[in-house]
This record gives sequence, structure tokens and C-alpha cells, in this order.
Amino acid sequence: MHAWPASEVPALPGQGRDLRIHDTATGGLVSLDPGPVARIYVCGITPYDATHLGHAATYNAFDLVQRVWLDTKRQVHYVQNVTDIDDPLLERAERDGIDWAALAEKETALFREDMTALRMLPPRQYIGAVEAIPGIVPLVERLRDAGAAYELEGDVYFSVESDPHFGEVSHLDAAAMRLLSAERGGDPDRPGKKNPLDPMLWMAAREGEPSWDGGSLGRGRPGWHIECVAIALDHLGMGFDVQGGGSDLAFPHHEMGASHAQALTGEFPMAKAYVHAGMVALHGEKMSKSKGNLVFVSQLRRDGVDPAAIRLALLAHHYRADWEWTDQVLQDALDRVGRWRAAVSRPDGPPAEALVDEIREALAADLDAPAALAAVDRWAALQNERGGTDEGAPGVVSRAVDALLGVAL
Ligand code: 5CA
Ligand code: ZN
Repeated sequence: MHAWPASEVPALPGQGRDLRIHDTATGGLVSLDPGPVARIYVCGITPYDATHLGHAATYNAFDLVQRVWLDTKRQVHYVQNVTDIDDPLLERAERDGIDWAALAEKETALFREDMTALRMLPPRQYIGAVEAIPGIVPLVERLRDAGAAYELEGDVYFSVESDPHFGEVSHLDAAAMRLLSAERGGDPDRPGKKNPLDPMLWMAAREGEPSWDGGSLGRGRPGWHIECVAIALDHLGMGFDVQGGGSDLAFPHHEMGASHAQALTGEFPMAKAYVHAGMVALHGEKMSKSKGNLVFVSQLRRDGVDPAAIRLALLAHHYRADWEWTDQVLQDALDRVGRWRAAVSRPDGPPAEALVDEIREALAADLDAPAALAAVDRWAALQNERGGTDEGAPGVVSRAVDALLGVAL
């Protein structure tokens, strides 16, 4: 699949800062030392509905990771998937009487437009589950042949016991795992499984559902976790820097994915940091396609809301916090973008170097975007109240806000 166009990232004076980020697996901040090419895999959408602000908030967090790395003069190898075949997609297509592939294509196209409007930097590889199937099949065969997977009525399951590190991403107890597995696409109650938590790697073809050639596995379609692992290992290899997604992916998705990869390669860990963004709510409940309590990025854009304000609304919340979208959140962001634009519209202003440093330091310390916004607010207030004499300072601020926060003033 193709991704979306990149907005330009201006170069900044001075030195970027190395990222310290919260890792779910160790429960603390880790200093990543990525080398010249940082490697990150971020779980993409399941394209059965439009991008909502919860998705946008999660992708915003990982866009900041990229921007911090780029600011340290590294290259970034960023890979993202599209889950363009899965139960929810088939269910929605059936409900609406449309073709599942056409639905996936339409919503993926809209996602690209939303990402472009929000100035999210694109992944280097943007890979659909369907196009990854030829790479997934041999991995499932290998797991089966190594005794890490088993067959049940034609379906193939991964045996969580095959990875000695299973449980080390989310650190949940068995009861919590079982509950979340049932809620998030697993089938802990299916009779005949070795362990109720074992996730499906390959689902044998079902009547009336699309299926693909699975070699010795027979016709069918891939499980969810192996999809991301196959794509990540193909393009990034083991030991990549960041596995990212929303906090609802820590278990089972990232836990199972890590175990798949570790059982396949015998190496540990799959990723140096498992990074999870908080959940955005609307009217007191997590925004989710299944509940339908959504605010869509595309709807806001159609309503004429400036994408820079949408992005500032996301940035006003720490990525690890759970927070609620309200009209006031958007109004505050619109006010802020107005104040910042007024501040950078003059040729001279208060010195900018210290501010650029503050933004860098805030983001490097576990992506503290609210602290970065507060620093720009202080500079903008000074400029708007008293002005300053540094020639070109507003231009530097404008470029820093663009390069580090993805906001075009
Ligand atoms: N296709 C899979 C990942 S492989 C998937 O989870 N798709 S998704 O469309 O349901 O979600 C895409 C991303 O948005 C995931 O990282 C998910 O954790 C995140 N996300 C979903 N809902 C919210 C929300 N309300 N707030 C923040 N992030 C969310
Ligand atoms: Zn994923």
C-alpha cells in the first residue's frame, strides 16, 4: 500500500535531545539508544470506520517520537500496518451491505487524508494485512513445526507456553488476561485449547468469508497478532526500538505479538520499548467504533476546523493520560493557535533559543507535549504583550513548532 505525503520538517539551530520514554514492559522510563537509524512499528487502523480523535491522539504520540529522533539527526525507519481483513470489518460490511474490500479501501483513503491534514509524518512502509499474507503463512508453519503452535478443527493456535517471556509486556495476572482476551478478539472459552489464552494464528476458511491460500495450513486468513509480527520482522527485524499503540493494545495484542516473535527467533526482546498512549473518551466513555461515541477528524475538517487546532488539542494532553474530548478542548486549541499566529506574525521578538531548548527537553522527557505548549505560551504572551528585538526570532519559533510539534503556524 502507499502511505501519505510527508510534510517538510524544518532543520533547527542547536542540538536535539535523546528520547527517554515510558516502557510498559519495565514500567519505567528507558533511554533508547537507537543508533543512526531508529526503528519503530506502530499498529495501524482497522479501516471499518473513519479516523476518530482517539486514533489521532495515538498517532500524534508516535509522530512526536519520530520528530524527536529526526531532531537528533537520526533517520527513522517507521512501519505501520492496516488491518484490512478482520472480523469487525466483515461485520460492518455485512451490516451496511457493502463489499468488505471496498469499505477498507475507502476508510484507509480517508485515514491518509486525515493524517496528511494533521501533518503526521508517514511510515516508510505502510502494509495491509492482505498483502502480508504470503509472508505470514511461512511464519505460522514454522511455529507449528517447532511445536509452538497446534491445530484445532482446522484452525491454528499459538501456544503461549512456548515463550518463557510470555506476560512480560503487560504483567497482568491470569484472570485479567482471560477477561481482556475475551473482550479484545480472543476466544478463551473455546473448548479444546491447550491454554484458554492461546490466540489464533490462522483461521481456516469459513463459509461466506474471504480466504487465501495458506500452503500447508489450508485456505484461511491470518490472526491479528501474527499480522503485525510478520510485517515488523520483515521490515525492521528483532530488537527494534519502539512498538507503539494505544493502551488497549498492551494486552493481548502486543503481549502475544512479542511472544510470537520471540518464539520464532529465540531472541528477546522483540522491542526495546512498548509504548502505549492513553485512551480518549467522549461523554465519559472511551471513544470506540463499536460504541459509536465518536468525533471524526474528517467531520471536524468538513466543519472548517483548522487542522493545526485539532493537533494542538491533542498536544494539550500528555500522551499517557486518559482524557475527554469536549467542545472546550477544541475552543482552547483554537484560542491558542490564534495567540501563537499573532506572536509569529512580526519580524522581531523575544529571544527564541531558550524556548527551542525547552521544547526539546520537554519532548525528550517522555513526550511532555503539554510542557512544550506551556513554554511556547509563555514566549507568545511576552511577544504579544511587550514584543522583543531579536531579529528573526518569530521565524525560529515557527520552525520549531513545525519541526517538533507538527503544527504549521
Ligand atoms: N488494527 C489494530 C491494530 S493492529 C487496531 O487496534 N486498530 S484500531 O483502528 O482499533 O485502532 C488503531 C489505533 O488507535 C490503536 O493503536 C488503538 O489503540 C488506538 N485507539 C483506538 N481507540 C482509541 C481511543 N479512544 N483513544 C486513543 N487511542 C485509541
Ligand atoms: Zn497491531
